[in-house]
Amino acid sequence: MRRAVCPGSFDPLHKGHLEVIARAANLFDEVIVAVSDNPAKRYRFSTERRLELIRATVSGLAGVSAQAMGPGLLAEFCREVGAGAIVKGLRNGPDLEFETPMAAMNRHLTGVETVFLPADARYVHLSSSLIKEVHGLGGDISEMVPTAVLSALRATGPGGP
Ligand code: COD
Repeated sequence: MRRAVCPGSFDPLHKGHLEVIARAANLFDEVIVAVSDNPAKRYRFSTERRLELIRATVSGLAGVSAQAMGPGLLAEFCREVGAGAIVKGLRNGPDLEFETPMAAMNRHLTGVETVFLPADARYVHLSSSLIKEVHGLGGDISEMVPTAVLSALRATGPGGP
């Protein structure tokens, strides 16, 4: 059984994340979407709400589930759930520079490998923070996020982190 973890804040999930998760599901038997809960960070959506939105969106993807990762080490979380790989999307050079030392550190810690998937050209400009900003300023984000997330963002209004 090949199991992978797709980690992130997912505050909120967008179509770039979803596309990487779907591609990971084609490569691995099981994919756990791990939602980080870092007390030092301010999130727009609670961990429970982020999990709900992810679960509602990935329900049609075979082998994909979602769990809270808590504030601890990602490498330890992978060990606890029996995942041999972390899958991450890369949008550009700065993403690669940022992610490369983390991949090496995670491998050093527990031997977990990181698999990078290049972002789909349709979604390479998407980030949760930009989407929240554009939405807050009245821009149309309906093609950038899954339906459940669009409703949730509309319900929270423009403000917040
Ligand atoms: N297309 C494709 N992939 C994308 C896109 C896009 N448009 N946007 C983002 N992604 C990728 C990101 O590169 C990332 O891999 C993933 O999707 C999640 O993105 P975010 O923004 O929701 O999540 P981050 O970057 O805030 O998540 C950071 C982690 C939680 C993964 C990180 O902080 C972590 O590993 N924390 C655990 C603590 C730990 O172990 N620290 C030591 C690290 S060595």
